Amino acid sequence: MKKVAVIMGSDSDLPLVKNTINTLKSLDIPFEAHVFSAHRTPEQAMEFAKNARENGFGVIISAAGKAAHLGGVLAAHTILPVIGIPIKASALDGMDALLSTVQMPKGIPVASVAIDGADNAAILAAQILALSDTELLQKLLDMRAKMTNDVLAKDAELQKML
Ligand code: RP5
Repeated sequence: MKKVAVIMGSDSDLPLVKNTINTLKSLDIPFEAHVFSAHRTPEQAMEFAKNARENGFGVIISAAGKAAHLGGVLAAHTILPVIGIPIKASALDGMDALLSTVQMPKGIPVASVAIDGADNAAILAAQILALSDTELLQKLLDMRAKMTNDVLAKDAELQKML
């Protein structure tokens, strides 16, 4: 299976990004996680993205707050799909990161999950990899079925309480 790259702009993003990592682990998806900043380590971010496909990655997840240019910079240097996680890290409550992540010019897309949507970034990456991996597809279907059953169980509890 291809690996997922989880790139965060700062180690201060890690508490949130741990949710991405844990979801990838729960699905047995191989991954690497790195701290590379579009602004503080632009050369390293670029080099990673340039080599990501030949290094066995299938998707890149980019987590960044404030002026979140990391997803765009990575996307500019790879043909792999890039999923951005806009992080709530400033007085603007993540709106700055959301707009910086999604407002990409035509030709260089970055897909974005919600502000702080760390789990969904992993699930979306898994859905992309599952296009060519039936074992992973089944894990995602099982996850959906569990989600459905959990909600139905809560509804049943509610009916008992009323
Ligand atoms: C962004 O600025 C990072 O992704 C982080 O969310 C935010 C703050 O970074 P630090 O100043 O905590 O390193 O580049």
